[in-house]
Amino acid sequence: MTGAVQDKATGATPVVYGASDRPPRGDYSRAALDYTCPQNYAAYTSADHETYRRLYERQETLVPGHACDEFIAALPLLGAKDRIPHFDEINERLHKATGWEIVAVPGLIPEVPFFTLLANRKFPCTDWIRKPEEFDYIVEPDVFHDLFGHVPLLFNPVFADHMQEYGKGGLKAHGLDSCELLSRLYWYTIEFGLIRQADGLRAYGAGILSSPGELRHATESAEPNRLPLDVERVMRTRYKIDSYQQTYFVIDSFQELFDKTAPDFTPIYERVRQLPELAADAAD
Ligand code: HBI
Ligand code: FE
Repeated sequence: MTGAVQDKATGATPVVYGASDRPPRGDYSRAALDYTCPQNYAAYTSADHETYRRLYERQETLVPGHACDEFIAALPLLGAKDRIPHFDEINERLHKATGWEIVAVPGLIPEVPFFTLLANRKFPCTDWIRKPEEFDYIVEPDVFHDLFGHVPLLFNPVFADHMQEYGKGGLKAHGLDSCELLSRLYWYTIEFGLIRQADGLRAYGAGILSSPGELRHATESAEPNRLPLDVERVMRTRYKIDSYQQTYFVIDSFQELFDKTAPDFTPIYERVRQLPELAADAAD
């Protein structure tokens, strides 16, 4: 993480993860000290709403047969499909369902405020949307990735509890200097996780669910490795942010995800640090 310029008004600092030549595009001067900001609804143009509508329409046709049942059941609860939804509308339903709420942020935020929000059952959603020329691929999360990819499963009670535990675990990992190891777990589960269901292999990771190409690659292609979820194996595995994943980890239920990530990771971090790292495409 490289914090660039500190904004004088709020103290909030823009963040970039991984290597990038571009500065983060969000306007961090809008953010409070906890990095949240009001959803800047008035700033959306009709072209922005149209981009959201087209992204939603394309992705909605792909989810049957590729997304997990819990995601498909909850997707309509996002509300409006033909424009960017108001976060407040979603929150009325989400808060009743699992006690979670979504809060707007200007983009990627540093780990400690990110984990603090999750630990308090608040999910940070980027409020701006990609430009039409980035329709198929965007490096940073935008409002479509955050809403469509992450929010439906926050309506599922087991997954919702898991996300809060992840936030608490992140704050602990920060104290143990182990955020990088925990980030791999986030990457291979919450962003790129697969689940085996009665009808076959399905996606629950937000990075897959919000990507038209990766939905098919992850669930159907013969190319990638698919391994049973093993926390130590995941923490040893590097990941790529600029291509489809070469390895996916598979669970049989959200309860399995919750149970396998419940133990205290302190001794696991110690052990993993003694072991060699594995490449993103390592097969076993
Ligand atoms: N900030 N807005 C936002 N969204 C993320 O997914 C996110 C973040 N900051 C940190 C972060 N993810 C990573 O550190 C995860 O590995 C936890
Ligand atoms: Fe994400």
